[in-house]
Amino acid sequence: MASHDDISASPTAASDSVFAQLVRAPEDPILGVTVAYNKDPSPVKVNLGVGAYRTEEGKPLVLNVVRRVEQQLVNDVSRNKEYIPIVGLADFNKLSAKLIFGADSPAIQENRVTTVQGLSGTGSLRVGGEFLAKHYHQRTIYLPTPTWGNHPKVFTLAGLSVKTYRYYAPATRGLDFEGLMEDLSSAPSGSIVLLHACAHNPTGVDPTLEQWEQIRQLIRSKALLPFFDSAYQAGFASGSLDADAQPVRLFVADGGELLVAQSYAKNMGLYGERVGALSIVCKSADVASRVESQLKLVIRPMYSSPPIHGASIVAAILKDGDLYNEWTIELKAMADRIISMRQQLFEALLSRGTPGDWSHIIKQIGMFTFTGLNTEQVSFMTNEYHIYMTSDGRISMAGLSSKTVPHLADAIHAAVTRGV
Ligand code: KET
Repeated sequence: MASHDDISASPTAASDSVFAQLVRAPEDPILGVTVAYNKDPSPVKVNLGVGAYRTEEGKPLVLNVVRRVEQQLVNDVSRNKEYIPIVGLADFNKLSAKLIFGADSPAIQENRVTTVQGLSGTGSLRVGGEFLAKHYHQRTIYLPTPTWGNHPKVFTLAGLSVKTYRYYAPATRGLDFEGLMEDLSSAPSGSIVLLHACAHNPTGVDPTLEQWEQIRQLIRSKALLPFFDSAYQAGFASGSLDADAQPVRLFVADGGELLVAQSYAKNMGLYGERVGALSIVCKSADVASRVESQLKLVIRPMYSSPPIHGASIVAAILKDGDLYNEWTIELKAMADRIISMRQQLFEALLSRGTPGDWSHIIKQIGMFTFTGLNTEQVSFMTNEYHIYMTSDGRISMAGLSSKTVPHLADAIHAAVTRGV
């Protein structure tokens, strides 16, 4: 038996660690941009990496309607901090389904939808992915090329196998509709297809409604299972929440099954509150309730039950006509500012005579512009101009302001004309 004196002190040298062999992981391609930005002491630095809204002053925005509701929640002493159900707040779930499917959705009226609260968009995608990996007969999910960088990781770790379909045509800076249709046509029957509900990230290119209808017909004829990622239902492009939800509603209207992950990060500015929802539309109320029972088994060992605060804010806003209207007005203001940034950046490049066609800046929609700048040009802009953006050339228009547009235009101009 060893005495206490024989017990050596805890290891100090790194080589003694049980984790000594661990290699350092790279930063996340999107969130790592913020890490690098935070380390840069330059006063002219601009963060156009992460898709997060900033004011004209470059500050994060908390919506007024959110502030007001939070005050009400804090002042309400009847509220407590009990665990909420595994599936989240019932009100929040109902109202989230209404927001995406429409108030008069037959699927909701027929109780064919199950909605569970999720940890923002990411957590909702992950729960949906794990549910499918466990209970669906096909384990392959098709993602558009390109797509949000986290999609392949989320679905692979959920237990699905990831394949891709063509989406973006760099030559036209538009949709590769033929490629998309061809690839989905040759996907094995039953495959899962991830679709960006609106404002595709990172390209800012969406199918037209006519194209959506053709995609729907193909998906249904091949019995593919649509999984919508609705991270940007904000009216950023169309100015209307309902218009942004049209593609999803087209698929619900045919009576077929689908999944939707919603996020309130962007449209209510609740990024750090981690509030979102996963809805699964089923063929019957009976199936929907069995699906829900299994979703609980996915969620419980993962994080047990979701947080209460963010979902309470959302529910209060969606429930009350006045608050809802106030929200849509603030949404519109965010959308208008982003659109005006597009116009200003486009004009700034025109006035500098920057070589190339930059009209995609005003044609693309949503939070991002997919500039077409290459990795090398991006690192030049970061090193020389302290402009932080993802290496695929995506810039978050929501992070720009009238003050920073000229600096960005100078940087793009220099990157494009360098060595010419
Ligand atoms: N889907 C898409 C398409 C998406 O762009 C994001 C976030 C999410 C889901 C998840 O968001 P959540 O905060 O979990 O609700 N995109 C931005 C932030 C990030 O990468 O986390 C971005 O692309 O900058």
